[in-house]
Amino acid sequence: MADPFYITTAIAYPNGRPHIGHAYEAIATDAIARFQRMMGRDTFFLTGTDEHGLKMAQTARDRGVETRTLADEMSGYFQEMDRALNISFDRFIRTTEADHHVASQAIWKAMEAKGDLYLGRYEGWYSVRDEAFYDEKELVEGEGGAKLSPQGTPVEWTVEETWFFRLSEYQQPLLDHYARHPDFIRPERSRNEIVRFVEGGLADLSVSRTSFDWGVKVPGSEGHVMYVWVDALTNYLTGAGYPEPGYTSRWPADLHVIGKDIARFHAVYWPAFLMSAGIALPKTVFAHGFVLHRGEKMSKSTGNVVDPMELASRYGVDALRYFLLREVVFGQDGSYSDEAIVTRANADLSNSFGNLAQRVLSFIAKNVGRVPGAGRAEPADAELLATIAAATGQELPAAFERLALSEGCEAWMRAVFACNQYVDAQAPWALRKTDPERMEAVLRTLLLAIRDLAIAIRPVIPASADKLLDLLGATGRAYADLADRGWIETAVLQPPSPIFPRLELPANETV
Ligand code: ME8
Repeated sequence: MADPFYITTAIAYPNGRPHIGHAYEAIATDAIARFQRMMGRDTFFLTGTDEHGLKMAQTARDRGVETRTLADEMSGYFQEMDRALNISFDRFIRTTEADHHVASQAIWKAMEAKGDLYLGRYEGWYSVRDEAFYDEKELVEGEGGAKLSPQGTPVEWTVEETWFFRLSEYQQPLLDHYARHPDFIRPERSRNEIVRFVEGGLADLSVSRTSFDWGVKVPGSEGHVMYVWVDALTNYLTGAGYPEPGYTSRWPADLHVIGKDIARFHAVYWPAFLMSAGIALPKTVFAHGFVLHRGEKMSKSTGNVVDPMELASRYGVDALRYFLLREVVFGQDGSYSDEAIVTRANADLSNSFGNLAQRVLSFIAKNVGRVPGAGRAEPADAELLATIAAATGQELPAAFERLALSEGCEAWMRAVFACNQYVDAQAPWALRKTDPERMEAVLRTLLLAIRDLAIAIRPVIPASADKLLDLLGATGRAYADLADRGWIETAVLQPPSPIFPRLELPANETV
């Protein structure tokens, strides 16, 4: 059996339509999942929607619809977005599904059996927007002296009977785990934040609610539903098949990809729940940054909330995917705008890689009409192929393995530049009359190089890379295939057609 790799996104609240942040997380996780599959790992990719909790119940009430109706409609938009963006998930989980309720109740019972759950009374500050409780000392002051959560959202004083989880017992075990597993929380900034937070001491956590019933029922405790984060985090176990004994063939997860705002839930609460239930901990929680619009946070009030599907249909799915992965350093905040997408996609995809492929393929179609023969080799050919092999077989995979996605794209782009320099230096169009044998060697070298460049970048721009590989008649699509140049012996070239159209800004876009 191939080495398993289990990767997840956060599950989104379907209380509204997906935004660019959701698209970014899905795309980045998808690129990693595709990369691991292409490295030969038996990959399982889980994504979905987080449908319980007060926020969902309140949004539905405000809109005058049943909560389930809201969840069904909005979850549908997330699934539609994933399909449109070519997200290769293996399961789209909805927390309203029956097997997820079973898993959530099973982990609850395991935590209860450990003695970590007790009934008490909760009085505290709750933010519906964040679905989180805060200590008085964490609150900040908003306009007119209003109390706000550290994320700037309104909080309400809440009093109710509740089950508590003995989070306080897990301070030392968590700190020990962080110390022994430096890769448990990445990047470094999130890790430091979490360690500081846990060192500051942990209060027991309220893990059930009685004021509403939209959630997973607490086993054996009439009137209580689980705090939405208990059930939400458990989705990762449901996806592995927990509590069926076979779940350990997938679990523990290799990588939870999440946004930096929810690092605490994933790096403090989640490992504590798992330790309590006697379940292995995920290997890595990676907190990516926020995608901002022209450097500003999206908000409905400033009207800069952009529908990612709109961007994808305007510029193309792969242009959007490439832009986000190349331009936003994974783990840091990044910014996007229409100009930035157009500029980056044109520079790298249309003018550099696309132009290279188009130039070479149409020149061959016009002047050779078949796969060029071996011709007369010169040292420059082997040099170029060595540069390409290093970038596609070593630099890009090593960067992707470290989750340095933009660095991987940069290494790839340098190799594309090397190819373009080679074309200019060898000038095959000039050789056509003077030295056709040499021309064939140059063109054949370029076909070999372009095919390797297309394979290497597949995780980022899967549809375009595959289209190009089809034009080349190249069947191998995995990193292991890079080592084999024999494909060219039997390849049949297809009539060339441009793959990366030059993008233009919409007419009404201000620069
Ligand atoms: O937090 N840029 O759901 P959510 C990048 N249901 N990422 C962003 C972003 C932005 N502008 N805005 C949000 C939840 N995100 C919970 C998760 S997991 C068991 C439960 C990210 O719909 C955010 O950080 O508010 C999170 O990882 C994901 O989008 C879903 O956010």
